[in-house]
Amino acid sequence: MTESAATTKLNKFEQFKAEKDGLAVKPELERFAQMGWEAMDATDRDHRLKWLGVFFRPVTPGQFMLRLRTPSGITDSQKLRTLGEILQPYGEDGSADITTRQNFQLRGIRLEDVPEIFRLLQAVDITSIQSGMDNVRNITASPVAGLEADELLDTRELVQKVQDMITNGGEGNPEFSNLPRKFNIAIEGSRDNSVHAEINDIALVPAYRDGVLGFNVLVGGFFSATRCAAAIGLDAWVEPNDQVVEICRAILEVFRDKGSRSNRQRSRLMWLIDEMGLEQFRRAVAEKLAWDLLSAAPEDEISWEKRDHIGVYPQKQAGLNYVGLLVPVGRLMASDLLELARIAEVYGNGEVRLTVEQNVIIPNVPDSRLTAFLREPLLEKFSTNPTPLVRSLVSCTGAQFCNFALVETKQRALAIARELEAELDFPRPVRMHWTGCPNSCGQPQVAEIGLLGTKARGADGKPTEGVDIYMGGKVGKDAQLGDRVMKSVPCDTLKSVLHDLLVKDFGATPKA
Ligand code: SRM
Ligand code: SF4
Repeated sequence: MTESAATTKLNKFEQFKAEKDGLAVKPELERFAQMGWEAMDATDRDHRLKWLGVFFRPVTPGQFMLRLRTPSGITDSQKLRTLGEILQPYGEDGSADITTRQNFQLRGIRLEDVPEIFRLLQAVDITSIQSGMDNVRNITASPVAGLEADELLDTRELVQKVQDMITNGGEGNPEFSNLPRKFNIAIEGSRDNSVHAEINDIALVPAYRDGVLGFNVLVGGFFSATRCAAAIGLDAWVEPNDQVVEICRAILEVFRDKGSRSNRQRSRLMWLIDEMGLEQFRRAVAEKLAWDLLSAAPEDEISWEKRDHIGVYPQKQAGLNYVGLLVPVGRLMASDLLELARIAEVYGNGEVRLTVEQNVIIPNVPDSRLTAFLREPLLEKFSTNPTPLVRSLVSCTGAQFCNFALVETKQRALAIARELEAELDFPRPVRMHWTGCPNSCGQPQVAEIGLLGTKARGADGKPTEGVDIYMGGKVGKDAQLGDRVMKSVPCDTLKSVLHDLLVKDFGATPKA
């Protein structure tokens, strides 16, 4: 810890972590399952279980959320079938969400079932360890890593290695289970910044240095209720090998040992970089490495607009295609998971990818199988050619399951998008992101139109659900965060406000 952090009072999260590490609940799980959630110690139940990926939901007490890890968003039919089978007994209460970190969350989970669920997950090599609270979250990467001809670096193995370093191969790693705050890592190998590098605590982006292809290192990007900051260059370049794992480890160690543990609102990595100064922070990182940390390459190779991967695209492997399916606001039922597993096996090689836009990609579909694939009934629900607003819609969990939420998001986002599509024609898709509160899990600041849940007053002066509207978010090359342009717009007048914005700023025209 820095001197100031060492002498200041620990916040209440730090106090309970100091009393008992989050990972310490792992061997206690069977006992918790037997005693039931009502009888559990409240801190174990509400907080420490999140170190195992098990989230108590105050909105649906007794029905837990299970957040997995899906490095690079890569999964397969066997895994999906297991997830579907885990959810099936929960019926209407069971569902899954694809998250904005290319990951799965399962809903409706009962604590008494968790030990058996963990055995089922382990059998198909899925871990949920350290996926919540003060841990490194799912590590994101290009969803078409290893598939596209124009890719610069295939990052799949590196991402897995970084996850294994942080989680001790999925077993849990006390070295990195008590960070001062959450931590996000993204490793991009394509030219289109598919990972939103700018909003990660560490982002590696492809860059040539003296003719050698490696990664420039960006640090400190984050969103929070009190501050949003784009990542900045560390003035560092690493080779695409174990140096990637080692620089991530070095940065995490500096953050772990020096980051603020007093004010939780000022504990993310960027606050530490501000406090130390970028040069001193870089020096502290470099000192931990057994090799000389090189300065950054003068420019990176992020030169494309961001793609959404929806539709059919040829792979670098001749005769094969990847097919992106739009999963409206990322929500799937057990039957959808089972059906995805089936079509991934029948038409591809069983592999399935997730995107940070909460959609799925089925790779390795031969040319000869495409026509039949595109006739599959599941594609009526998860389209390869969706309508222009639903296509680019992203939404956080919102009030249905999240107690931080100030508004309902997913269903409202879909309903408003569909109503606007019924009224307007669009020259191109418009990227709209919804988030239920200022924590910004739905990333409204990266959207062309971002909606952030807040309190508002209706025409009658009474409190009602509302949103702040953000605009100007740019993704891909020259990514930029958007700004708030309107405050506290009541949700019941929102459709007409969005209608006018779409006509004025995005060239939408009223349908004849
Ligand atoms: Fe998030 C807390 C959901 C991506 C910033 N986030 C939460 C909690 C755990 C709060 C809670 O306990 O209820 C939400 C769980 C609700 C639920 O039942 O689903 C939650 N966050 C999500 C997900 C599921 C949104 C989604 O629908 O996709 C995303 C899960 C990603 C994953 O697979 O791990 C999710 N959260 C994000 C992102 C986006 C990103 O990573 O690109 C952000 C902004 C980027 C960042 O972190 O810098 C984000 N979540 C937060 C914050 C604010 C962090 C801060 O520094 O203040 C919180 C609150 C906190 O940590 O105190 C939060
Ligand atoms: Fe919950 Fe707020 Fe995150 Fe949405 S943005 S999932 S409402 S914490």
